[in-house]
Amino acid sequence: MLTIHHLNNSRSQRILWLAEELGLDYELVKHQRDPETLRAPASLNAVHPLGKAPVIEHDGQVIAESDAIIEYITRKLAQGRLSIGSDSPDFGEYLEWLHFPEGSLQGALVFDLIYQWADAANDVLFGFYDVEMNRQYAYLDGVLAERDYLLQSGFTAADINMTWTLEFAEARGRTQSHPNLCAYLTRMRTRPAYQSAIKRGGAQDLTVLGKG
Ligand SMILES: N[C@@H](CCC(=O)N[C@@H](CS)C(=O)NCC(=O)O)C(=O)O
Repeated sequence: MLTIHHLNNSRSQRILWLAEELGLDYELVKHQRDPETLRAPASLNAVHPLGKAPVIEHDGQVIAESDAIIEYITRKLAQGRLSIGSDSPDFGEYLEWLHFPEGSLQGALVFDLIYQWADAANDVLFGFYDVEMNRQYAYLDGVLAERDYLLQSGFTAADINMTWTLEFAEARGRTQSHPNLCAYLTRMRTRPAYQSAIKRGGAQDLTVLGKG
């Protein structure tokens, strides 16, 4: 049996959504962020030393990291559904999109959040990462002007990984001037499995991670 550990308002929403898209049977364990610090509770540390979400348990293994969990679930528990195999011409592009959110987008978003919490004011620092972020979202917006999903061939788990990051980016005011990112988010949120994941995991409110 697959166990998904879910922290409210967090990346583990991705894994619930993936499991719902794939129609998997899973046990859900819910953890609540501290409302003041927004940090994960000790119950997540008891599952994995990093104390982060998402984390899954399966066949006696405990696996952290969204990208790794997505690879594990699609390949081991779903016969490759919603992923792209190494024999496909789209394999490289799939890997690139799957890893782009955590590999490139998330770091800057979290940095931007902490920068705000710290009331920091450093033109060099801000100038550096703000330019990078604007370039990343403009690039994505351009790609999604041409297609409905990250891959031309259709919806994959890479879209699931990307959506949560774009929801965070939306809360940080980074998507609103990019019409194709807004349309993409609407398209993703109307998927029945996205809705089922919200129903099962609880409503998501990322405004706590927003500007203000
Ligand atoms: N790269 C990791 C990041 C995991 C991560 O930072 N998760 C956040 C939730 S979105 C978390 O658990 N935060 C609570 C804390 O740091 O106390 C992944 O994609 O799984």
